[in-house]
Amino acid sequence: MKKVGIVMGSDSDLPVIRKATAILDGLQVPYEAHVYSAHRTPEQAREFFLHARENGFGVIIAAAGMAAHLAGAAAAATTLPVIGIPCTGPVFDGMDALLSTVQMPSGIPVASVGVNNGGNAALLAAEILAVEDEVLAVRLAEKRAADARSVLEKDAGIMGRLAD
Ligand code: RP5
Repeated sequence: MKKVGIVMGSDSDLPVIRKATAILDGLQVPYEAHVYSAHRTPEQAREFFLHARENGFGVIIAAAGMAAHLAGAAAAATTLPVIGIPCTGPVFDGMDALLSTVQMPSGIPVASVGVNNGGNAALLAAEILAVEDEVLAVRLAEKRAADARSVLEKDAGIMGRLAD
């Protein structure tokens, strides 16, 4: 199976990345994570993205906050699919990173998930890899069914919780 390349702009983004790696671990999807910044270490970031395909990656997840150019910088350097995770910063509640990630100019796409939504980034990455991997597709379907069961269990108990 191809690997997911995970890049975060700072180790302060780690709580968001942990949500992604928890999902990937559960689905037994291999990944490799790095801290590379589009601003602070642009050469190292670009080098990683330029060689990602030949190094066995099938999809990139790029998480960054504030003026979040990391996902765009990744997409500029590879034709692998790039999933951006906008992360909250000290001001604007992540709106700055959301717009920086999602508003890519035509020709260089980034698939942005919601602010801090590392879990959805991981699921989308797995779904991309599962296009060519039946075993992973089954694991994804099983996870979705398990998640649905958990919601139905909450439904079954909600009247009792309201009565507490
Ligand atoms: C971005 O700036 C990082 O992705 C992080 O979300 C934000 C702040 O970085 P630190 O100052 O916490 O290192 O590049």
